[in-house]
Amino acid sequence: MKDPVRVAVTGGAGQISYSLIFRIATGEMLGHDQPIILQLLEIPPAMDALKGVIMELNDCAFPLVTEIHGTDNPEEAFYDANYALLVGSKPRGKGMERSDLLKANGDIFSVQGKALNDYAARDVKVLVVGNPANTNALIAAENAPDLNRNQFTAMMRLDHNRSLSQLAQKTGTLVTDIDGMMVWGNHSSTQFPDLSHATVKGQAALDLVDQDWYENDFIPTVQKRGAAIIEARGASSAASAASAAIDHMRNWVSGTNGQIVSMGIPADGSYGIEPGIMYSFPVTCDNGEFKIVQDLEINDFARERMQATEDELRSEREAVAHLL
Ligand code: NAX
Repeated sequence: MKDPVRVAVTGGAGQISYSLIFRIATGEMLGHDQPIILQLLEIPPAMDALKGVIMELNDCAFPLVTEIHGTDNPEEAFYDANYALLVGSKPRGKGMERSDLLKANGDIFSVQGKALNDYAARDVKVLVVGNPANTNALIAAENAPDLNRNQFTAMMRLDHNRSLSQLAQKTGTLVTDIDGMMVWGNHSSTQFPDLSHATVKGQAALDLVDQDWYENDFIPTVQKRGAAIIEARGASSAASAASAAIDHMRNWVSGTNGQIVSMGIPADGSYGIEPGIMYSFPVTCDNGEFKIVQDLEINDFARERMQATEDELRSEREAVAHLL
C-alpha cells in the first residue's frame, strides 16, 4: 500500500464540499490505491456543521481514509498538505459590489496563501474553486513566494465540461466523441468557450453547427450557466462543481493522455496574454505538470473575446493590488 497523502479542503461544511470530500475519499481524485489524510478547514461559526460532515465521513468507513482532521486554523489545515482545494469563500451579500467581494475574499486568500507558503508540502498542488476563483488564486500565489506560481491553479473545468455537454447535445453525440474543447480567460460571464479547434468524431465542430448557434446560443449558455442553475435549483452549482474539481486535480496529477483540458493558470505570455493574471488556457498534463497547447490559430472573433476576458482579469487584479 502507498503512504497516505494529505488533502486539505477549505469550506469543508459548504455545499460543494458535501459532494467533493466524499468523492475524494472514495479515490476518484487520486486513485483507488492512494490512502488519504483529510484536513478540513472552516470558519468558527461553521465548526459544528463541519463536525457533522466528519461524523458522516466516519460513518462511510472509507477504506482509503486513514485520518480526518477538522480545524478553523489554516496553518493546521495546510500542514504538510500535498493537495489543497480552496473551496471556502465569502458569498456575495446583498448590496455588495463586485469590488467588495474581491476585497472580502482577497483577505481570505492572502492569509491562506501565506499559510500554504509556510506549512504545506513543498510540492503542494493548489486548486482554487472559491470565487472570484482566478483572482483568488493569483492572491494566494502572490502570498506564497517560496512556492512556484505553477503550483496554483483556478477552476475552469466546470466551464469546460459545460461546453462539452452543450456541444454533445447539439450534435447528438457523446462528450467522449469531442476533442479540442477549450475555454479561455476568467471564470465569469466574460469567459470564452471556443469551438474553433473542437472536433466531433474527427470533424470540425464549426462545420456541424451554424455560426448563429455558436455565437448566440452556445457561448452565452456556457457563460451564464451558473446563473441558470441558481434560477432552476434555488442554489448554486454544487455536485457539478465538485465533479469538475475532481477532474481538474485527477488530470493534473495523473495526466490527460494528450487530451486538451482548460485550466486557470499563471499567464506566461502565450497567445499574447500578459503575465500577471490567472487566465484559463488549453493545456495538456503529464508527469504532474500542465503545459499550454501552443501554436493554435487565433482568428479575429476569438482574439476579441480573449482580450475582453483578459481585460476583466486585469481590472480584478487592480482592485486587489494592495494584497499582491
Ligand atoms: P457554501 O456557501 O455552501 O460553502 C462555502 C463554505 O466556505 C461555508 O461553509 C463557509 O463557512 C466556508 N468559508 C468561508 N470563509 C472561509 C474561510 N476563510 N476558510 C474556510 N472556509 C470558509 O458555498 P459553495 O456552494 O460550496 O461554493 C463555494 C465557492 O465555490 C463559492 O465561492 C462559489 O462561488 C464557488 N464556485 C466556483 C465555481 C467555479 O467553477 N470556479 C463553480 C461553483 C461555485 O459557484
